Amino acid sequence: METQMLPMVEMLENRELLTTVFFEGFEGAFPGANWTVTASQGRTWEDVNIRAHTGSWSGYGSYLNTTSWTYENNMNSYFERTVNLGAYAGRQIVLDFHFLTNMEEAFDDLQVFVNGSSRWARTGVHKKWQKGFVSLSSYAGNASVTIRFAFRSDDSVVPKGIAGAFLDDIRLTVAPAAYTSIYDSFGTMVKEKHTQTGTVFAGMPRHVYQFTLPYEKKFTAKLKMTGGDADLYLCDSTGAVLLQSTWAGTKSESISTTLAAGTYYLRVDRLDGTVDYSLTAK
Ligand SMILES: [Ca+2]
Ligand SMILES: [Ca+2]
Ligand SMILES: [Ca+2]
Repeated sequence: METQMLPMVEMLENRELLTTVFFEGFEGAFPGANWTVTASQGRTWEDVNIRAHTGSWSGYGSYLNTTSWTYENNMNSYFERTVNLGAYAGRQIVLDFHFLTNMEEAFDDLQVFVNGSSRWARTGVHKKWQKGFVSLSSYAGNASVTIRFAFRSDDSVVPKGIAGAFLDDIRLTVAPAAYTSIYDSFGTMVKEKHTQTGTVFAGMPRHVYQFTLPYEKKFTAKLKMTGGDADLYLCDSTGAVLLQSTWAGTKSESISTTLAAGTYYLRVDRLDGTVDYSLTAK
């Protein structure tokens, strides 16, 4: 029996082609050297371990002491930091974070300000951790960008129970310069199954994954999603679409075919919503 030589295989590295400008998970010292915190009505943003999206700690916007988990009227407590985005002209830049709130609907809020302008706001009750996004692409190339998270209340009504706003896993990332051509790579695919999770939204509507097949092979890709509608495209080495799966809504997309040896791309395109997806290919 002849022994078949297998080609050299580049194992999948979970290559993060995004540049992380900063990450705050509240697991270390807070505010530390990078954040400036401004208290209000005797309460302030502080790291606390009664809620966490990951790890044990999150940021709480109306901290007084470890027995008081509520807020005062007329608050505007915030924390902020200034980053230099001068090196990233023309790039896609995204601020994402997780939040949890119990605030008076319509009158008290959690906001993100960028260089003094409100870029994101939520009010009311969000009992489960949710992901927030702000595109900072319009600040790409700007050497001084101040990002502020603010908890604010009006002059009456505080909800019962643990009240206020929590934040965790704040991340500022810059997409690769050519993110529309390659977002990440699955490397050379032989038998292993690759799974990649991500989020496409208005500020970053397309993720493209490159992969290479060393020989002709049956290929399947599946895209599962929540939060909105995204579609899945299989493209050849020139970017031309070979196959597509474009169901409406959050219905999963799938593509199955036989492909010749070569380089291909899988494209996840957002149609609407903020779409958390899981892409599996084998
Ligand atoms: Ca945390
Ligand atoms: Ca209020
Ligand atoms: Ca779809």
